[in-house]
Amino acid sequence: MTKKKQTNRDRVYAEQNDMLVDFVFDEKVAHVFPDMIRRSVPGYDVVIPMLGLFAERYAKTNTNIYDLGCSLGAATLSMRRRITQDGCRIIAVDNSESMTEQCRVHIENDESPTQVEVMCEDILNVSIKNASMVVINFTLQFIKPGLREKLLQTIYTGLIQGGILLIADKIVFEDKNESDFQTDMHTQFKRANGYSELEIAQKRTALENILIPDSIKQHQQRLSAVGFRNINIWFQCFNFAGICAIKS
Ligand code: GEK
Repeated sequence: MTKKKQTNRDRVYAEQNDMLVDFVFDEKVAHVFPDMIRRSVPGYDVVIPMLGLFAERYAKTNTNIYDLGCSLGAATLSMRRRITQDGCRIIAVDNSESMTEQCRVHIENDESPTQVEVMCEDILNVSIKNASMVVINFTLQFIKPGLREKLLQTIYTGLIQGGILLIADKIVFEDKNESDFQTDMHTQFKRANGYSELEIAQKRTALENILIPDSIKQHQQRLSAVGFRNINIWFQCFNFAGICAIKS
């Protein structure tokens, strides 16, 4: 019988806290992160394996693949397990030491042959070179809005012709009815996954200033402004979406 891997239950916002501070990706969060992200982000469990499929299709021999905002390495591992092309190197970047420390352990415990380098660094400072694939999975939303276009420009420049950028993010809607509907269903998703009203409310407050979502239109306009021409929505579940853009 195969043993199921135990994950630590997220209780970060379970107790009433009258001194709520902005959300940080610290040790407490890293410790429960797989449980937290699965129970909070609808579709996360679909997006991760699909990144492996994208890698199988788009990773090119002797190129780099970047995972920007890698957390514990879920996207990196999914891609690594499907890459059969020779000479690929995955560069996984996160600016939280608690995340990168554990990410390194997960990578070491995996035996797939593609090389992985884990960097504890701000993704705004990383130079992107010879990239056939760049993944920024639920992380662009944490970058200051005024700096997002410059980051995408750096990614565009660092991609080879035919290279692919995959962004997944929380999204907002211009239409109020649609926005209310999708937000309500996201809240329902969190309730169904065992979060209390208190946990939902406290986390919302903690994220208010640091997770700033864009609309699909803002994503599309910014991607075309930096040069991408082939931009597609490949996934959506409530107020979370996956967008891919190819450098052609
Ligand atoms: C996954 N991609 O499992 N530079 C580097 N890292 C950053 C920065 C920055 N400026 N800002 C935030 N982060 C992962 C999930 S989680 C999404 C990504 C979430 C990092 C931060 O430390 C955290 O690990 C990650 O981005 C966001 O597929 O928690 O909703």
